[in-house]
Amino acid sequence: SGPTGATEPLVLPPGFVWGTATASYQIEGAVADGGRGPSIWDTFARTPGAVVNGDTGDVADDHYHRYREDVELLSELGATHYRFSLAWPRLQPDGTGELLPAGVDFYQRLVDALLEKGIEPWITLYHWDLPQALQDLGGWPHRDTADRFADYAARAFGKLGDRVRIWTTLNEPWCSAFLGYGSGQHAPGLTDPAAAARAVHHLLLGHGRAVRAMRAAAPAGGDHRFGITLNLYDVSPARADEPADRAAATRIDGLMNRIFLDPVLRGSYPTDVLDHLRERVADPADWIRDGDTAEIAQPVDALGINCYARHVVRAVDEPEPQGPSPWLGCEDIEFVTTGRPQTMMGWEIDPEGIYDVIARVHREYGGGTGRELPLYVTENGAAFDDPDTAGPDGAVHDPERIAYLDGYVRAALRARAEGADLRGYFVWSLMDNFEWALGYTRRFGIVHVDYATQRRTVKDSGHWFAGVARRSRDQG
Ligand code: GBH
Repeated sequence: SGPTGATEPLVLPPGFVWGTATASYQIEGAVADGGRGPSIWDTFARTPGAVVNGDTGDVADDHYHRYREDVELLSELGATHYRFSLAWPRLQPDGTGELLPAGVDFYQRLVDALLEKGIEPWITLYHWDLPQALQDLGGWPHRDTADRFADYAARAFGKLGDRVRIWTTLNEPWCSAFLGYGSGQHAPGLTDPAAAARAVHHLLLGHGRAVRAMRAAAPAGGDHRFGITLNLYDVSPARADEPADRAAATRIDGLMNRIFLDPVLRGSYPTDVLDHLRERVADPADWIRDGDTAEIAQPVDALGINCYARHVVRAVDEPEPQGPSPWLGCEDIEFVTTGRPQTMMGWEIDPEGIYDVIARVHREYGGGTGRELPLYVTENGAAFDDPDTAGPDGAVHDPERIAYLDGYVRAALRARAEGADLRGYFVWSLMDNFEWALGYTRRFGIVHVDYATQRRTVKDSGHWFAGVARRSRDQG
């Protein structure tokens, strides 16, 4: 019997992508090596009070120096793919111009090491470490950043496109826009609702222009794939029979999911979201120009879905004034819990949430609409109370994480069995790392990192991951 009480051990469909994910600022360290410029996260992490314990990514997992060992671990885990991000300021310290040779060299060595082990690299161009120099010029609320991003993407593709097939532009633009410029919980730590709304648009415009530029540069017949990763959660009303709760769920769904899905996959923003922004934030006509949505809607070959939980919301009768929030103009909505067990992030464990998201995206934006849209879970995972050092038996026992992952993978595969074109799953994360504003206080890895020594230990969940890989290979 499996950890969730399921009777059959988990076996993946033939050819299913089985990977792990990381992000540059969360693992690399070496923030000044090779001429890397500062990113907004270097600046933010140094702002008193911004990150728990004053933690920074200065050293993180020292992956920049230890990447060979980490690729070796990936190989032991049986990962077919590895999703990682390029640090933009390691390639363009000021966000513009020629790429730095040391940065290019690092990523070429990493990619070559992966390929040598038969692991396919999956690149994310932007996982939140904007060059500080571009923030000084206005950052994502400023339209020029979209052009800078497309230029960076084209240049990076020029150096790595010969050996990397799969390229995604942004990771979770919701976080970049709404946590970075709305609630201020993420870099650059601003709390300006109109700036957050503008940032959404320029992130999307940057995505479209980057895809267009890379596709134009890709050799014909080269089999390159271009896409984007969105954080998508199912949103439902606390009281299904209460119209005000249903309206609240529609609004949150608009501001989290449809505000990105619709422009990328349908070529237009949802009207209800534009109306909401106009009434409560700022008039989108001030920053959306003719032709922009067509540029955003470049054809994509893959949609990455990051999903950890679900949102349940209810309408508040007498809203009280709130501090800065990522949910622009939603003082009259509150998020509720349903009483399920939680991870250390306070997220309720409910695998049906990932099933609902995949099934919905398939139905409303993918195969269900007659288009071809391969879906990938590009992140799913959980923080639990792992120890700071491995136990005397040399192991790290994390049964809750195994149960979590096993449950979510099965739920995702059920969406596939029912017709969704789901082609792969990446666990967040390969190893414990810098968890943004929560610093090193949350561990998501299937490999444990002892930060005092940089020693890596495969957790029980890592052995579970490897077991699934092995069984699937043997039976596939
Ligand atoms: C994803 O973010 C990210 O892609 C990944 O980098 C991250 O490590 C992972 O999930 C786990 O969180 O910083 O105070 O807002 C999901 C969004 C961003 C939500 C970090 C939780 C921590 C609280 N997460 N956030 S805060």
